Amino acid sequence: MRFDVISIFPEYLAPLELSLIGKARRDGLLDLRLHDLRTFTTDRHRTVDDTPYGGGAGMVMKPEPWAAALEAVLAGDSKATDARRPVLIVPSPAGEVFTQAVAHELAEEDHLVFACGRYEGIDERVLDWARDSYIVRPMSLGDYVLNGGEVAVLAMVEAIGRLLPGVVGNPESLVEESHADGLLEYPVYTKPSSWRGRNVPDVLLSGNHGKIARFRRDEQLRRTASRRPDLLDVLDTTGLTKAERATLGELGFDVVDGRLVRRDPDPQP
Ligand code: JBK
Repeated sequence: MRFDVISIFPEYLAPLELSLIGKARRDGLLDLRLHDLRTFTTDRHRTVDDTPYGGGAGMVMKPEPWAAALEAVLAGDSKATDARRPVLIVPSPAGEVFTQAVAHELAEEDHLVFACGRYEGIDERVLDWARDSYIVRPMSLGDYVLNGGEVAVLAMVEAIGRLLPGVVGNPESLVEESHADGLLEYPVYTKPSSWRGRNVPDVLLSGNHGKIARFRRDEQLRRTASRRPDLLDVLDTTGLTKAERATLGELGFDVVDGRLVRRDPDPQP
């Protein structure tokens, strides 16, 4: 898969040379190229921003360097056609939320291009214009403020890159992890079994695999109910066992019409 990242701080993406993603690049599984937006400017000061029309705080990224950069990246993609357009991902707090499901979807593409905005963002006309040759997807990591798109791109490239065939050595580690089944992961422990007066739960030392599986499932349900009840609201209940339904009941969640609903904690008499 081909990745292009356009940024005024390409050095910000240096960590992509490390670890699993760096190895995947060296192994040729992932062709990732960084582009400095300033090389696409034509003025002496290499200007990439200007004041916003309509007023307001901060600066807006000018359209001309972005168009030149996006055209150059497209020219370097011999396989791009009208039918198979590269996906242009624009990290933005105003984008659709980037989830594991989106990561899986994007991992099926041939070519992803990431446009890192800084300041107040990129002139909106760039996104409209780019739709002629790209599938444009503004994408948000979550509801907080960053200084630019670079950190979001680091996260998205890692999340997508690790799903590509051969990048993660043991593909089993792709299924048994957080969000894979809509629940948070169970807690993990290693040796020593007793550490600073704290013991690993007995059941994990019991060798009883059925009991261990039930314990871990309960811990997943407990954690999810306490930390991410929003995930339970949308959980598919068809596969829930009787034991799981009982645990959820203790946690205040009942199955009603195939959906989990939170029981009223103190109903009015
Ligand atoms: C945020 O992906 N984001 O979430 C993001 C990208 C660029 C700027 C931002 O403030 N939140």
